[in-house]
Parts: sequence; structure tokens; C-alpha cells
Amino acid sequence: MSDVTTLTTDALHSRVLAILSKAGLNAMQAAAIARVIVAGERDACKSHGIYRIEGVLRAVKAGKALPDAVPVLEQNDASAIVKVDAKSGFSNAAFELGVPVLAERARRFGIAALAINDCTHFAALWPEVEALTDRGLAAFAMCPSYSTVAPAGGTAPLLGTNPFAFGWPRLESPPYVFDFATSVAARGEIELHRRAGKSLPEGWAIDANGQPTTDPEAALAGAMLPFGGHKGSAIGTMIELLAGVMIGDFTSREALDYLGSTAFAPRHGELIVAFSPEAFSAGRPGNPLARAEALFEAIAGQGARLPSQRRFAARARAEKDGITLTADEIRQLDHLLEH
Ligand code: NDP
Ligand code: PYC
Repeated sequence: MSDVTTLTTDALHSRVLAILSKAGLNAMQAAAIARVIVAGERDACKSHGIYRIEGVLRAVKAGKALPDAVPVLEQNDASAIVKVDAKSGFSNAAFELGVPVLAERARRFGIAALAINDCTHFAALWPEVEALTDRGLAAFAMCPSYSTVAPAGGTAPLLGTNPFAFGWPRLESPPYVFDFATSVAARGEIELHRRAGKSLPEGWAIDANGQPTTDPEAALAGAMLPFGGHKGSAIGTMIELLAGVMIGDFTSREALDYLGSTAFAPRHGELIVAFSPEAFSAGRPGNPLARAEALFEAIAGQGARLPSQRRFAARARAEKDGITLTADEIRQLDHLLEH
């Protein structure tokens, strides 16, 4: 008997939607969350796939996220700063509300930013930058998290795993996209190692005494490390400043103080900046998208792979053959629907 099941993306979307709807999420919250969770499984990004459903349900059950929130777009047609108040719901529905307006402003002004406030945020950021590259724009997205990462040279959690994503639209190929935690690995990876009973690679974390550890339990009780030492630490700090302090929302430390635990998906704000390559290069020689192709070809010409290549290959496989889940994962989905 096979211990895996293959589902179409639509079938998995229906199952995730049913779980979220049963837990009381309204249609816009549930649909937007189901889209990113299924996209995570489709693109083989397990750390932000169905495993995240439990964190969403815990946040709702504990009253940390409002399941029936309706995000509100601030009306200010003349500004390049677009603001969406998530009204204590999840970031995903707030992003879907704001992104068409962000794209329109980026085309009109050449650059525009979307600030989302008061949201619970558990998701990967690449679906968001891809929503902008799909519209012919380049984009950054970033957000704090909650304190789980020690600053370089420090000994205790302070920064979040603070993800940072970038996307650039391409002429004939899927976009150039990278998306990473500013810690050595996403916290989701540590949790998945713990569940699988596996040791962590060296250099990911320190224990509660500030000593290096490869034990996931000790790492979760201690602190994760920033990627690239002082460089990742500085980028993580920049994200706290721009996507926390500057937009008037929680830093990772404030998010943890508010939640009191890392058992819930974190609550804070998010900043997305969109650029029109045509507007920036107007009057200068060459088409920016064509010039970018020469750069990508030179990278690939050295045998290096582009970021997201693995993900796009997984997406193509899933779209052709479906998404494969283990028997344990199917049991988890059934359990979440029943309880
Ligand atoms: P990874 O280290 O797995 O990957 C980071 C990026 O590098 C990806 O774009 C990946 O592309 C690319 N990449 C990996 N290996 C190579 C290579 N050899 N050559 C070129 N590119 C490569 O990501 P993380 O574990 O740091 O983060 C995973 C996810 O977690 C992200 O989507 C992030 O948004 C999310 N996250 C969300 C948080 C939140 O608070 N919401 C907090 C922290 C993380 P590919 O995918 O194709 O391998
Ligand atoms: O994987 O570090 C992580 C994470 C934190 C919040 C959402 N994802």
C-alpha cells in the first residue's frame, strides 16, 4: 500500500479552505491563506505549507488573530504610500486588497510602497513579490517576526527571523525571485527537524546559555543565529526599523511581548516596495528587462543556478503530476478538519 497521496492543487486548496472555514475564518481570510499554504506545498516549500495551518488555528483560538477581520484600505489617491489596516486579521487578505493599488501607484509614480499594519503574518514572501513581477514590476517585501534570533555577537533572542524577498520580472521566463529568512534558516526548518528527530546543522543556533547547539529543542529554547554573521544581523535590524518602527508597528521584541509565546503565528506589520523598471530607466540607453537577461545568462553561464529555480521546477512538476503528501500529512489534515 502506498504511503503517499497525490492531490491536485485545487483539491488541496478545498481541503485547506474547509479547515479554515470550519475554524470560523471568513471567506476572504480563509481563501487568501489557503492560496499561500497550497502554493507552499506546490513549490516544495514545506516550512510554509500545510504545517502552518496549526499556527493559524492556534492564533485564532487564543484570540490573537481575528478570523472575521475585513482589511481596510486607506483612501489617499495622491500618495505613493498605500496603507492597509489588516484589522487584526491575517496579512494575506490585507495584501490581496492592497496589491492592485500598489501596482497602479508604482506605475504612476515609478515607485510606491504598501504598508500593512496590525496583521498576523506566518507566510513566505515570494507569493507577494511574484504578484508584483506578474504585473511587470520589481519589488521588495520584508517583515519582522518575533524575537528568536540573537544579534551577531549577542547571546539571546532579540531580532526575528525577518524574511526579505526580491522579485524582478523577466521577458520569457519565470521571474528572478529570492526570498530568505535573515537567520541562517527559517524557524520552521528548526521545528521540522525537531518533529523528524533530526539534529540541526552546525552554526544554526545557540542554546539558552549562549553555547552552540545542534539539538532542535535546545535551539528553540535558546536563539537562532543570523545568516552571514554581522551582515545578516544588520539586514535583520534594518527590517525591524523599516517594517516595524517606521510603519508604526511592532518590532520582533514587541511582537513577542504582545503574544507571550512563539506558539502563535507572529503579529506585526509588513512593508512591500514596488518599482517600475521602465520609469527608472526612462531616457537612459537600453531596455532594463533585456539588459537584466544578459546578467541572468552570465550567472547561469558559470553553472550557477538562479534562486527560485528549484521552486519553479517543483511548481511545474506539481502542476503536471499533483502535490504529494505523506500519510501522516493527510492524517493531520483529516484531524484538523474533525477538531
Ligand atoms: P532558503 O535558504 O531555503 O532559500 C533562500 C533563497 O535562496 C530561495 O529563494 C532559494 O531558492 C535560494 N537558494 C537556495 N539555494 C540556492 C542556491 N544553491 N543557488 C541559488 N539560490 C539558492 O530559505 P529560508 O529557509 O531562509 O526561508 C524559507 C522561507 O521562509 C522564505 O519563503 C521566507 O519568506 C519564509 N520566512 C517567513 C517568515 C515570516 O515571518 N513570515 C520568517 C522567516 C522565513 P529555491 O526556493 O529555488 O531553493
Ligand atoms: O519560519 O521563521 C519562520 C517564521 C516565522 C514566522 C513565520 N515563519
